[in-house]
Amino acid sequence: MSRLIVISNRVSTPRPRSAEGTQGGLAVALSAALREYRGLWFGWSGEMTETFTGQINLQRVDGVTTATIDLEEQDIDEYYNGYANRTLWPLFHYRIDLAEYDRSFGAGYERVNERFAETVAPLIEPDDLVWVHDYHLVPLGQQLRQRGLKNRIGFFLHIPWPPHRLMVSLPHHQRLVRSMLAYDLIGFQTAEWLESFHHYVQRELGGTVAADGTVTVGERTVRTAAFPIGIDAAEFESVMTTDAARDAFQTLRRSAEGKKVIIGVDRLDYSKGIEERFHGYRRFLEEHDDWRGRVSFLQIAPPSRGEVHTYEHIRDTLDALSGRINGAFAHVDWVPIRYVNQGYPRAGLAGFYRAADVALITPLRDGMNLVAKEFVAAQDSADPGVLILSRFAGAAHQMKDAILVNPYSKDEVSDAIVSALAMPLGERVRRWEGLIEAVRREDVLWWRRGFVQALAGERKLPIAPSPPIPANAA
Ligand code: ADQ
Repeated sequence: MSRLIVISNRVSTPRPRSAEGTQGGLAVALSAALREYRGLWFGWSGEMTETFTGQINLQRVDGVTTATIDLEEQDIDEYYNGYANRTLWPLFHYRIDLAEYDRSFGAGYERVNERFAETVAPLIEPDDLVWVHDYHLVPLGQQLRQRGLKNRIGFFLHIPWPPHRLMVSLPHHQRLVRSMLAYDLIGFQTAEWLESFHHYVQRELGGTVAADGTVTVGERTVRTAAFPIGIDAAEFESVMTTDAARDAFQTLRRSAEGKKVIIGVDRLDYSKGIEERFHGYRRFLEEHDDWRGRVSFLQIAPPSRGEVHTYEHIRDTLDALSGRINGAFAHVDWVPIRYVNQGYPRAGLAGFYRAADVALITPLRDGMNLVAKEFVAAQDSADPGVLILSRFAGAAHQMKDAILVNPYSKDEVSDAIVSALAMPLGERVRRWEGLIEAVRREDVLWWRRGFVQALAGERKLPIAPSPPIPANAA
């Protein structure tokens, strides 16, 4: 069997299997793939060095080998904080108003992709499968080909692919997309992002797209398909039986005694729609005074990407907004919003999800959104909570039994909260059963097997795309 080489911007520090509860689900899934296929995981260590040397730090923990490099300050500024998080991230989340175009970002992005290629290429053997992840490393496949690699190389994009008309606002967009033709397989989260990519290739590059997703531009042929990522549902459900999960459950229930609990859990990012969510919740409180004092909204949002100015801005906005809502509606014995800027281990989060009656997950745009799936996996089958989900999250394609909302509409969010809080047990169970079935079946193992087998040529494409989201599914 071929080895698997995973390449991503950051590499999750390997931990023994016994301590995996503290790692992200994706890290656990990729570690499992690496154990099965041997191979290694290559990327940035997260550390800074004075001068880039390409020195590789190899570690082996519980059968997983990681190889990391340190980057220079200028690399981190231009490639990571710059082109990846100030140019591509906002553009790919449809926020061209926030996208910054700076020549130095583009140059830094190319330089770091070259540095990645230069350093990892000698570690790759002729039969290895190479799996490149995400928007930080779009041109890496081409860089590897230029160094003579003939291996099968696949790319998976974790975030949305923007519509053609937005994509063309990126300077040198053709160059970036043409570089992707060096891959053998390109995976997207949903049929929607896949179609946007096809549309771009047809309109901008004069390419053709076959019924099986094969894209041809000139001499180059690339297979493309949707591979919706899932969670490790079995592991998440088993986490519910731990003491840590039970403690978290009880802490939240006790603190909201006699009240319904609404929960939101997100990385603090403008794409997650937290500001719009707060406005929707405010509308709900304004229009439904009978619910005041009887509901508690817990929003957990640990800060991310603090070096990027827009993230400081969203943080200030949310601090002010939550304060204003609490100022307007709180009583001596009741606060409408508890807004917490902290991360929690998975078991703690699982307990919080279980303690909540409603999850309010309303990104303005999201490649997938794993929190929605985690919430479902954490529920009590006899008394499940209700998922309110943005129709603009990739997850909405697989989760049509959620209450789907337009996150920009305060009225829709407010109406959805009312429906969720009043939903009878029978309907909650029926919807949850529909949701959990897909969360269990299309889990993270299904996702990575689907991708790796397609890359190895052991599986036909495409995975059948989900039917479109109905216009008004609530
Ligand atoms: P993210 O934008 O990070 O991922 P998401 O899919 O929701 O978004 O994953 C977040 C992960 O972080 C979840 O596993 C969640 O449990 C964890 N998390 C969130 N808040 C936390 C907290 N307070 N404490 C601890 N953990 C927390 C990107 C894309 C998504 C895509 C994923 C995977 O933006 O669209 O689903 O990659 O492909």
